[in-house]
Amino acid sequence: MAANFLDLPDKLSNYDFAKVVVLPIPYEATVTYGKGTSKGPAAIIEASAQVEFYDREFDCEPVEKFGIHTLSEIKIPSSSEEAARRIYEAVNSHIKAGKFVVGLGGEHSVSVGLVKAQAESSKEPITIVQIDAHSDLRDSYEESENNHACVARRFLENKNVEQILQFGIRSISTEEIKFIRKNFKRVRTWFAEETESDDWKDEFISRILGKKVYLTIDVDGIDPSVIPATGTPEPDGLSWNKTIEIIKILTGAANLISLDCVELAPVAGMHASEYAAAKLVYKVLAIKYNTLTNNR
Ligand SMILES: [Mn+2]
Repeated sequence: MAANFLDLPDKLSNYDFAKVVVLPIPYEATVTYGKGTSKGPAAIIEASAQVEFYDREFDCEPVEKFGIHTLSEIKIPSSSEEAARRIYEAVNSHIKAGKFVVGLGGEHSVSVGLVKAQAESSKEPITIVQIDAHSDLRDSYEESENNHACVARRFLENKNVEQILQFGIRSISTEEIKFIRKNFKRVRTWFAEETESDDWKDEFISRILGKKVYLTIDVDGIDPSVIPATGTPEPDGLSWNKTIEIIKILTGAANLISLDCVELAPVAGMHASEYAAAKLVYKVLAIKYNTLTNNR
């Protein structure tokens, strides 16, 4: 069993040293198709023990620069309002302590409390960057506003969320398309095939330049050949390298303040997905802290 994310020794994982905290949130209440996201955080942490500390691109062990402390998982009650409140409160205490919070879901609804805490604690407006196969812009779904298909709408209810920028979207409803067209200032959606050329980059950079950005990664945004273990898979997602490219542009232009990785639903005997998710989380952190070291 991995003792913590990356199975780090105490000197790199104790709370005082670590700049990063990983918060496991095994919440699953409203998933609509395949089940199993409640087992996501534990599977990602277990798989993370197989990720090499050494990063070839940066020619170092990036984790030595920042350290990662893994928190105890949040015990989730059955009511979704209570769940959101507990997530919000848990995150707030770590924001106050100056930690960079990484939320591990769980279904995508966990991001609502995570985003609320970041938005309210920031003096400036924040931008959400969402990697996802689905735009999650329905106002309600299956008679619930807390459904995982509605999270982006809930993000927009925070006054301090300036805009949502979406990547990898390839499954969308008529209601959501209408909403995007009407709210083009606050919502910009790049459909999966639109990231194949370089046309998205200039607008993306101009929308985030110098801003605070929260990154939410629904693993179904990435191609199912990389991460098949998710409840609502869609063909033709972002490649591994495209995902990394988006994140590099993000951290080069903006200040990444927090991230989450959600909707992993592990399949017994098939570890590729949770390993890819763990490696992606570590890569995002490596990119963020390398950027800080070199450029700021
Ligand atoms: Mn999704």
